[in-house]
Amino acid sequence: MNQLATNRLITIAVSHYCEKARWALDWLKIPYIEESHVPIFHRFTTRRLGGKSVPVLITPAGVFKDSTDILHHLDANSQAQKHLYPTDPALRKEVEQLEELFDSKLGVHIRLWGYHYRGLSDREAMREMWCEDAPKLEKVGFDFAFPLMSRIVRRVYNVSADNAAISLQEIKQVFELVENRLTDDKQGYLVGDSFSAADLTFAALAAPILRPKNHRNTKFLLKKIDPQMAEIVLELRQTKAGKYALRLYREHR
Ligand SMILES: N[C@@H](CCC(=O)N[C@@H](CS)C(=O)NCC(=O)O)C(=O)O
Repeated sequence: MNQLATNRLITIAVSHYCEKARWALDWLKIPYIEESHVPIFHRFTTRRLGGKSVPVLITPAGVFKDSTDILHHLDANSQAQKHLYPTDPALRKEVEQLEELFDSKLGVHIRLWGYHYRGLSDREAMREMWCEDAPKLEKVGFDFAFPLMSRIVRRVYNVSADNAAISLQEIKQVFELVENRLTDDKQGYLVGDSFSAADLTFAALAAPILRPKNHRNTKFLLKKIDPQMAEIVLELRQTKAGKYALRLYREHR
């Protein structure tokens, strides 16, 4: 983060889609200030900017309201030698297709699965997850509105034990797809021979179920968790795709 930065990243700190945008900014060494909000209260800011969800990136060139648009913008304007999208059109298409699959499937199912196990009705767990780095007033708002917020989020994301079980199967399918693309446990990337938006998106969106040690939301990620949840975390960490994402956190985050 940098006080002179002209880029503002609007987030819910714990969101894995926000982690995707944050990682891209950090990796491309683009200065920014992050402004985090409590869920639901974030809408006061995103609505003013013409959007709904987070992340939103405000830049001198415009406002970007989707993590993929953010990555495209950052990559196109990067002054660093590194890039998130290959120049070869066929490889770029592959990266974009994988990114879309991870965004639309992995991210959505991990969120539902995570909310089920973290106990949407557990006020303390939710305070820790939702209030990180948020303005004081929103934290006070959380204390008053928590029961209603928890009901809204449960309904909007269809959180239930049955759906969490379905989501876990979907997550495992994506892990298998990733595994089938990987040739080696110790090196290599999903597309071509360098780190791309496909790798970054997979690791960032898988982080809540793998809980990498150097993840930014360490308080939330390292806290004692439901034993059933821990079992799944340990199982997925041992898969080839899980080890791969953890390696990306170690080597590229
Ligand atoms: N396609 C969007 C999805 C982002 C997303 O789902 N963000 C969630 C947080 S995990 C959110 O803001 N939910 C609240 C809302 O939609 O108002 C992206 O990639 O940026």
